[in-house]
Amino acid sequence: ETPEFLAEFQKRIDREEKIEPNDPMPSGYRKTLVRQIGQHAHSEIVGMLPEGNWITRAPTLRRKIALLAKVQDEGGHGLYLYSAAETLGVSRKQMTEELLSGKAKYSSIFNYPTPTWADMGAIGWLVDGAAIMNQIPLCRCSYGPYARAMVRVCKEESFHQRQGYEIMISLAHGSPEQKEMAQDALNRWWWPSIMMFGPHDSDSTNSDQSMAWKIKRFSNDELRQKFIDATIPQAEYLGLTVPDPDLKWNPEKNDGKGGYDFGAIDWDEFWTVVKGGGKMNVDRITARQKAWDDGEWVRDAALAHAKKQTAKKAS
Ligand code: FAQ
Repeated sequence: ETPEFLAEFQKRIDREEKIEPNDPMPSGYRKTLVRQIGQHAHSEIVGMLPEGNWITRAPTLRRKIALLAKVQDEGGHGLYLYSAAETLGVSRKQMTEELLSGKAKYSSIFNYPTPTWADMGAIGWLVDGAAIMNQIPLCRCSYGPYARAMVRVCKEESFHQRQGYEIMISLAHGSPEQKEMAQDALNRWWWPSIMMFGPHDSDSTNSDQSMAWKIKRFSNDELRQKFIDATIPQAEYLGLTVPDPDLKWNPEKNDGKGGYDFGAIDWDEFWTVVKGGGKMNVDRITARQKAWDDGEWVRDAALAHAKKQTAKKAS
């Protein structure tokens, strides 16, 4: 890759041109996208598990319908994203094997357990809320197939967030026991949601290059701050307490527009979870391994069918 080639490519990025699958691109650009889109796809698929846990136990038929639709959407998001990554020359099989071997990451957030129904509220409100904050700018990502996939994904995430917040409203404005459940879920999901945005910018190894290539449009810390500023008034409306004693309005923040100061993030916990030591890491990968093994005959049958159809057409 000559310096001229890299400079020409950067000019295309700077002109806000979309990069398409067959366009020449630096190997690092391709590699970064395969890594990020692959990780994102795995997160959607593994992300079906914590909520899938509650589909059979949703408290009403209406709640069950909404949760079922949400979890199905997540499966759909995973499929779009695997397809977007496949346009870069990597196969779904390869990506899945990397997930199962631990080589590819998925979001830390899905390694926390979901012991109560209020967790369905907190996940929709906070986890999908954080996902939207991160994914809206990805609709303007320089890689065309990823950017276009994100448009539909974000519309669906918005329904997911409302679905969760509405559960939180019912619980938080319900009986004292229900309110307590909602508070307990907020206590457990707040910090992991804040961690979803990734390490501080100073420790984010990929950010500078990804920002220059306009894969990322905002840094991890910028998005985290936006999320916190948007979410605190929602917690106040619920009448719940965000579990951060250092949370404080700071009128000087965000170039004088104001924003919240917040407490120190437990990065030891974050890296422990990312490296496989969270409460649910083993369960999650075991479940994905079982699904992959159980689905082998379906993949084989689909391939055999496709081969037969091709042979029929050729004869
Ligand atoms: N968990 O240099 P950076 C959803 C890794 S939303 C695990 O800052 P980057 C919807 C990172 O990979 C969740 N690992 O990395 C849903 C890197 O390691 P590597 C998924 C993390 O890529 C809701 C290292 O740390 N969303 O699924 C995490 O520039 C509800 C250094 O970090 C996306 O994937 C983490 N939280 O920025 C589904 C969005 N954070 O790869 C079901 C697309 C960082 O060099 C229910 N991804 N790491 O070995 C992104 O925007 C970026 O990849 C970031 C990380 C912002 C996540």
